Amino acid sequence: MIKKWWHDKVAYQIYPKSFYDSNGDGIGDIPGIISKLDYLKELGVDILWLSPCYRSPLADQGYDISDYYSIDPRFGTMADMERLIAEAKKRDMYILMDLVVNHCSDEHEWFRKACEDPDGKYGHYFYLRDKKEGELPTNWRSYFGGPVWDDLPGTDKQYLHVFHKKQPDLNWENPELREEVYKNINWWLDKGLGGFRIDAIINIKKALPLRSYPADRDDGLCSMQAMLKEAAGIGTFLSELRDRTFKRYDAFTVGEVFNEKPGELPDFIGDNGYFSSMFDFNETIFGHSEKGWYDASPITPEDYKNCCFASQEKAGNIGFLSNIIENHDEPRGVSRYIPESDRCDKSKKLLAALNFMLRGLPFIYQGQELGMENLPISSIDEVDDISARDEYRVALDAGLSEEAALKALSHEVFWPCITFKSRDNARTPVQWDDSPQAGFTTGTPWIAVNPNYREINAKAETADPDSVFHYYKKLIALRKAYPVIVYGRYEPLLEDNEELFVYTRTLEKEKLLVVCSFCDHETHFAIPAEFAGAACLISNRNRTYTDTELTLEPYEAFVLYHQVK
Ligand code: TEU
Ligand code: CA
Repeated sequence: MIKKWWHDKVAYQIYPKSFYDSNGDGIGDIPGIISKLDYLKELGVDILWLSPCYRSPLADQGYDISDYYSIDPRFGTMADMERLIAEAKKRDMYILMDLVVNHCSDEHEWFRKACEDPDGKYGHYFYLRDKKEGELPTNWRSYFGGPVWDDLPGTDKQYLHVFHKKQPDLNWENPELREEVYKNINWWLDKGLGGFRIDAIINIKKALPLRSYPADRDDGLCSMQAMLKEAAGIGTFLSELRDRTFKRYDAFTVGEVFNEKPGELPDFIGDNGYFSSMFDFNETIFGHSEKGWYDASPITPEDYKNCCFASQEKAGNIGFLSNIIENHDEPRGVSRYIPESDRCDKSKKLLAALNFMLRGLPFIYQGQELGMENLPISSIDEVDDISARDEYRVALDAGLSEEAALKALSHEVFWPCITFKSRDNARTPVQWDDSPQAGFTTGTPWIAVNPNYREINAKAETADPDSVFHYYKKLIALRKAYPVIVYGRYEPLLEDNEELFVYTRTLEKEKLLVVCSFCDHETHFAIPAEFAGAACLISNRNRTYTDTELTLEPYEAFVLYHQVK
C-alpha cells in the first residue's frame, strides 16, 4: 500500500445545522463552527467533514442543493466559509464538504430551465420521460417512499428522483452535466478544501434502458436494489471524476458506497482507487429488511463483532475503510449497540476503543466524543426526519397499530431501547454545557435538545479527566503515536467467543492486543504468552494487566502493546 498524507488522521463529522448557533436564530452556522475549532483541536481531530451547507430549500436538510456555488444564508456567507478553511489550516486541519451530485434540488436553476424547455439543453441534465396515463416509466420505489417518478411541472413529462421528490436525479450519462460537476469540484478545491465526502454515489449509474423489475411489496413497486444490481459501468464515471478533479489536488475523498459489487473494493479504495476511502456500513445495515425498518432485526454484540471482523477481512491490505459508530443518518451508536440498563461511560468507552483500534480511518460524529444518546420520543408528531416518517407509514400500511409501529421502529424487540430509529437522534443539538438549550443557541433550537444535556455536555466532560471526551482524546493521541494502530495487520482472536471481542494488530516488531468484554457480566480472559508483561496503552478501568489470568468486569476494554526484541 502506498503511504498517503491522510492515513494517520482522525476525521470528525459536523452536521452544521446542529453544531453551534452563533447568532441566536436556532440554527447552527459556520461562524459557530469557527468558534469551536479550538475545542476540536483539543480533541485532536484533523479532518472535518461538513454535511451540506450550500444554498438549499432544506427539504432533505441540505442534501437538496439549489446552488453549488453559494452558502445558504442560514449557515453563513461564502466569506465565512473561506474564513473557516483558513482558520482550520492554521490549526493543521482540513475541511471536507459534502458532494451531493446524484441529484440537485428542484429549485436549482437547471431544473427550472428543464421545466421551461424539457427538450432543450437542461432537459438532458435529468431523467425525463413522457407521461402516460395510469402507467409509470418504471416501478422503482424511492428511498424515502412512493414511486420515483413525479410530474415535471408545466410539461407532459415526468422526472426521476430516487430520493425525495424535491431531489431530481442528475443524468450522469450526459457529458455536459459531468463537466458542470467537475468545474464545481475544482472551484471548491481551488479554495483550499481538503476534499469531499461523496453522497449516495452508487446511484449515479442507472441500468439502461430504464425498466421495471418484479414488485417486492403490495405497492407494486420494487426496491432500488433491483436496478442497482444490474447497473454496470459506474467505474467509467468514477475514474473520470477522480482524474479530472480529486487526483489533481491530492484531495482526500470518502465515498458513501453502500453496495459495491464483490471484488470491486480495489477499484474503489486501492492505491489508485476512485476514492481515498469509503465508509464501512456493515454494522449499520445489519438486520436490514426489504419490507421496511419495522421488520429489521436488532443486532447483538456477537453480530456486531462478526460485522466488524468481516469488514476487516474484506479490506485487508487493499486500502482503508472509514470506520463509524454513527452518522447523521443513524441512531446514536451507544443507544443502538448497548442495552439501556448498561449504558454508561464504561460501555461507551468500550465501543470507542474497539472501533478506534481497528484498521481503517476513524470518523467521529459530532457529540459521539461526549457519549451523546438517542432522543426519547412519545409520538410520531415529535419526529422531523422525512425518512423515519415514511417508514412509520410503511409499518402502518403493513397492518401494525400506531403503538406497535412506534415500538417496531424502536428496536424494542430485542433490547429495551426506548428510542425510535429516526435520523433525528443524531441531529439533536450538540450539548455544550448545562445552560438552557445545552448552550447550543440563545434562541429556540430548530430541533429539540436531548433532555440529558445537564449530565452529558462538553463543559463537564472537558473538566473531568475520566470522561468519555478524555477517553476519545487519548485514543486519538495514541493513533498519532503508534504506527501499528495505523498500519498494523489485523488478526482476529477467539472468533467464536460470544462475549469477548479480541484482535491483534502487527507492524513488523510492534504488536497490539485489543481486548473488549462486550457483555453485561464478568468474563475470564488469559493474556497470550507473547503479551505477558506488555504495556497497557489504554483501559476503561483503573487496574493493571500484569497477571495473565484475568477476570474482566462487564464492558471492560484494554489495549496492550509490546515490541518484539
Ligand atoms: O444517504 C444515502 C442513503 O442511501 C440513505 O438512503 C440512507 O441509507 C438513509 O438516509 C438512512 O436513513 C445520503 C445522505 O447521507 C442522507 O442524509 C441523504 O438524505 C441522502 O443521501 C440523499 O442525499
Ligand atoms: Ca445561526
